[in-house]
Amino acid sequence: MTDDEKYLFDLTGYLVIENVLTPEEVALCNEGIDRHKDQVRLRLGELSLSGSSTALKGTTGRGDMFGMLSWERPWCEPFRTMLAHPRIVPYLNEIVGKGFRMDHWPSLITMEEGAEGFTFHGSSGPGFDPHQYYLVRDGRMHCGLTVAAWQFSDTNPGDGGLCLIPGSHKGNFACPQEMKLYHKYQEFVKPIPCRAGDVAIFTEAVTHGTLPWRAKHERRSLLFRFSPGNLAYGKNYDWGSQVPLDELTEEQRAVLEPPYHTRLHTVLDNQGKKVS
Ligand SMILES: O=C(O)CCC(=O)C(=O)O
Repeated sequence: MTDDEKYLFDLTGYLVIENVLTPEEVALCNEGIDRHKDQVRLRLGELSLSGSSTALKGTTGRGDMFGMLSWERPWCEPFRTMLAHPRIVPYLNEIVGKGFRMDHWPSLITMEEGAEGFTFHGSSGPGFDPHQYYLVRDGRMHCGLTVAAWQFSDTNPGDGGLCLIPGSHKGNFACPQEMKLYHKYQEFVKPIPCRAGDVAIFTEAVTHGTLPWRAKHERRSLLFRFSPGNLAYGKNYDWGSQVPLDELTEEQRAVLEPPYHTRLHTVLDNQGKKVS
């Protein structure tokens, strides 16, 4: 992670890392998703994410899909690679800290044209959230729950999708409710355009959400959430009961370890290789 990237992440709470996947790798991920499409669950009715917002309403819900790390081969393989991907590990080492661990089961977001948005959320201010936070001490970032969102389709300006309030991860006052509903202060809300193959990294402390999807093509974004090695947000971290650990590399297994003191944790170097 360069000094410029550190500056920008500290300033805004997010970064987009371009071209992490090749077009062939994106195509393999999309083929795997297509073959398991019956597992997508649309968030309709009480699972709707747009709440009382009129600006985020849609004509259908967002789709969610889980479980790709345990799909049959070869479809699980590109997703398992994302656990300790050499292009992304250096960012997680810097932002979340060495010994970072996967905190949630990865979740794919799918959105068809007209799909509703998601009201804005995040943990920035006024209280301290001990699971989702952003601090800098002695020149080092300390970040709780952090997302790496892998893009399998393009998000062009005006399409909708991920948006956030840059800088809000350092906010000291509550975000106005009307702003969270995208009814007010829209000029401070930044949509995040990305290309298929890019990875958007953001702290869950930054206030973020989803704008309704306007494009003809389907949105596909796969969210991996990571926590520091000593910390858990999610209740479940018994990944071995769901993923055959013996099929993973040492590095991938290291990222699936439960939370405990960082001193005892397996650490990956910035090439994504196990060093302790
Ligand atoms: O649409 C997005 O990328 C944001 C989704 C999100 O914030 C969430 O699922 O918690």
